[in-house]
Amino acid sequence: MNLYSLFRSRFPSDPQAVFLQHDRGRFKYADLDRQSGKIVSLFQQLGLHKGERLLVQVDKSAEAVVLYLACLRAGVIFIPLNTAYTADELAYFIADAEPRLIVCTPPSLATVSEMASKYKVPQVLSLNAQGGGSLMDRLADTKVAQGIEACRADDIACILYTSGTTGRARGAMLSHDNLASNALTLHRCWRWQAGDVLLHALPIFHVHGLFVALHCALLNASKVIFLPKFDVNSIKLALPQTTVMMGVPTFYTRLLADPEFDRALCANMRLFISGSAPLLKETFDNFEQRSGHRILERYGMTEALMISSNPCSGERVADSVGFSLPGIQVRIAGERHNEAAAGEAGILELKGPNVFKGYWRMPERTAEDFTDDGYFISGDIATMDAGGRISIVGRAKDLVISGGYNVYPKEVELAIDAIDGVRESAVIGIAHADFGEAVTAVVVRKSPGLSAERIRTRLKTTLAAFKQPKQICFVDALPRNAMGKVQKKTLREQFSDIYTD
Ligand code: MCA
Ligand code: AMP
Repeated sequence: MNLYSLFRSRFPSDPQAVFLQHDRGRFKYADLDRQSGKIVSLFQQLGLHKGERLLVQVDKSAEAVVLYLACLRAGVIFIPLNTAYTADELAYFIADAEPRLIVCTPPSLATVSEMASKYKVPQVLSLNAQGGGSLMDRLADTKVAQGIEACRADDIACILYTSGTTGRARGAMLSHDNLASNALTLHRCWRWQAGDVLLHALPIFHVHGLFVALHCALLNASKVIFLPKFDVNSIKLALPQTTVMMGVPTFYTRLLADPEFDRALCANMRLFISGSAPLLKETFDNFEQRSGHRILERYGMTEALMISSNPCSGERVADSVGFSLPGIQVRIAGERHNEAAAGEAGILELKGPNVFKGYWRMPERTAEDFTDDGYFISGDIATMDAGGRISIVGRAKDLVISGGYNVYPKEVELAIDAIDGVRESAVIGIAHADFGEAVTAVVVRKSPGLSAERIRTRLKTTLAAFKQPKQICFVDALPRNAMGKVQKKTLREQFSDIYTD
């Protein structure tokens, strides 16, 4: 049941076939098996055992992917973190996850080592985007382990942190079987075929880039054109050599903003997939007109991986995330937890082999997110028509999705409220042409001298850049209802056009 065994069973018959083509060269399937075997040996030397945790905050590289696969192979729990997280944010994850090994970037080694000794983490190694660092140095004279640790389906493979509405991040535990079942389903539903080449420009610390994209390619023994990040010019160069691309809606709006993006560039493409945030109908239509491709939109979340998808060969419809994937039961809960009628909006709930094993060391929090009959409550508001087609129409959770990254307003509000001179704040998402939604802060000051600049400077050390408000607006008071609750809808209306003016 080890996910790595599944991948290995699908490796190409020619071990010299390329797995990752990256900016420094080619990484073959044989290299992947060998290098991951070396890392497994290193784990043994370091006393890092099955079920123990490895926390990783490194730039995107082929070696970082191999580190992930080595964890699967050894049964070590892999915990990837966004490289944008500040030292303050990192400290929380270290304290919560209690890893036995941290792998960080070389420039952050000194700071991370200090934190590691504070939280009693025995080992810290480094890895840079060029595949160098103390982790790789240690592999030089390490032997290659051949085996794969035996795992049960329920054994935890990864913990992915997702912020919560309380402002406190929680670790979603995903098992080998969660990942394997979802990957097999996607591979089948998206009709991966011989010769498919994946264009990969997503970060590899989230479900989308790490699992959805890479797992499909691995199951298909495909080549991956592995870009360090999304950049329109690199995508334009790579498109003619690839057949499948996955991205967040910002990828597609940025491509459309380039006058050179056209049908000819996409002539070799089979499939464009979008997810992580709502894809506007306007983007879907413009993309079809410019490229000749109807983007396949799918829907998922960290706790449940991929939940629904538009069909590969049937009709792909704008403003819809398609049908629940095979083996996954989706229902729309109406106001009194009854099942909503066809077309009626309610909270999307689901059950299936994709649903995670709970939040790390938060059993009460986990229980709150499940119904009595075992359905996971997504927090997304959706409709389902009589034919089972799903549309996401809103969110019951207070969440902003900016360029595919989730930002929980509570976390940003807590950081702003802690600044001297702030009375209170409300953080909202406002429509933004590039990021879909932009994090926007509405602040009530105690001292009129407090400037937006000062708030910005303070937030730089506490919050990752993508969480920082793109605009800070001052008001005399926040609108509240009779119960005293801040009326975010009113604020969203009031500031709806600040990014379009
Ligand atoms: C970067 N910045 C952002 C974002 N990304 N600000 C808000 N939202 C963002 N998403 C900051 C940068 O730090 C920088 O700040 C400034 O904005 C401009 O950066 P820019 O160069 O334009 O950004 P970029 O480096 O080109 O990145 C934009 C991006 C990237 C390509 C859209 O954010 C991205 O790759 N997003 C994908 C996220 C993703 O993989 N989500 C999947 C989650 P400063 O100027 O201060 O330096 S998994 C998930 O949600 C579920 C499971 C699912 O369904 O998939
Ligand atoms: P995360 O917590 O990062 O896994 O983000 C999951 C959330 O992203 C979901 O609960 C949705 O709110 C949102 N999401 C993902 N895919 C889509 C989509 N295709 N359309 C609308 N929202 C989406």
